[in-house]
Amino acid sequence: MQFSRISSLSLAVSAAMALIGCAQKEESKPAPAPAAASAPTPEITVQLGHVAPLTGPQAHLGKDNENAARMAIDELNANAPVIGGAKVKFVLVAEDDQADPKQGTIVAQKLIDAKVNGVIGHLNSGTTIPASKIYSDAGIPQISGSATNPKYTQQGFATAFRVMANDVQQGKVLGEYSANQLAAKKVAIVDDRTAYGQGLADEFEKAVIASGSKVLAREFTNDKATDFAAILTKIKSKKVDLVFYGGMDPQAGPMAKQMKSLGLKAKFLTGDGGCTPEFIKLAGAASEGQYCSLPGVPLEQMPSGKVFNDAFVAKYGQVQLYAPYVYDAVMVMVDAMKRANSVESAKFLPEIGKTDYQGVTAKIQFDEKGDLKGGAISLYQVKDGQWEYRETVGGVPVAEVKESVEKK
Ligand code: ABU
Repeated sequence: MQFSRISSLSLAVSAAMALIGCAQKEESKPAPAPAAASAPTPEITVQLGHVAPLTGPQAHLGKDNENAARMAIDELNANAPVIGGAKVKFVLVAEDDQADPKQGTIVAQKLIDAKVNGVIGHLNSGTTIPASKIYSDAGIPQISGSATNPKYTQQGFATAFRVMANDVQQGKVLGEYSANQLAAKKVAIVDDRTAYGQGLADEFEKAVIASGSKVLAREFTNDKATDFAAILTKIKSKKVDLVFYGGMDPQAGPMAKQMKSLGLKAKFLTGDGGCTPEFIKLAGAASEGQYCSLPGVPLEQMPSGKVFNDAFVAKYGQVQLYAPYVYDAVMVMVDAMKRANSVESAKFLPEIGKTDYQGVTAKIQFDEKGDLKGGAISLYQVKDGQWEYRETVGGVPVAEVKESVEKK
């Protein structure tokens, strides 16, 4: 210790002498011109809007979406991105549309007034479609991670994109799966009269009929209902092989449960809105053996699915449904800003259309309407209280995606 203290001291003295020496030497030279101080990188804040139902029966799905958007933004900010010569700090402006179309337009206008540079959402097609006109009129890019009704991208708005296959694709796969793999010759269809539920049920019906099966009942409910006894009693008398439900898990779960308690033995099949852990919780034992579809491949087959899932679970708990898609939607929007070297909506909007981005969920490219190119649809069945993967139809085969990720 003594030695090292002496050594330190002598080093300090030598250093001081050297400095004095330098200073003396410098005195004899002409003073150098002061170095021009380099300008500090300016810092800007960029607001991204996010909209989903944060209250009401679908709040668990809305919060899942919002958490994923927050996770993406936190990761982006942690890397201190520089865009257009400025350090960018992203801020999420989160709104609750209650899954209500009118509220959807109110909060869309609120985001425009708050001067957001882009919007992620909304969750529901029923809110996304009317809100998309407001964003389009304001020139604000919008990417939904979950709205699947085809009309969203068929309105001709250059600002509308989605990172998930649409319900023309999903309804066709469901209808063919029902007729072929599940051998359902006679089916009943129920929907919740929302843009999503009714739209998906219509596409399912077309595919069922095209596959040679018969639709013996077409009933409807709404996205707040919890009692389906009247509808199911009517359906029971038709002796169908399968009941298809177009709607979300707050109705799909109780519907499957009430089918069982009414002794309706038909299989139950639903789309992505019911393909959740919440469905299993709500249906209880009646969930066993039931089926659902979800655009994309299973999270565990996605190239960075495990990394995403581990990070999400650590921060927010179990993924409900669309979290990885919403995460990708944020990343795709910011990727377009980086390529445009601008956070200005008008400048980065054209870059969104040219996206070629390997996300968590898929390799993301858009067609001319703003739909995801080559979206896949996967089928699942409840086994021992868990959704178990059955098969994937369409999209890029997982092996090819993995290969392209490994090459990068
Ligand atoms: N994709 C189903 C849930 C969201 C929607 O309304 O489209």
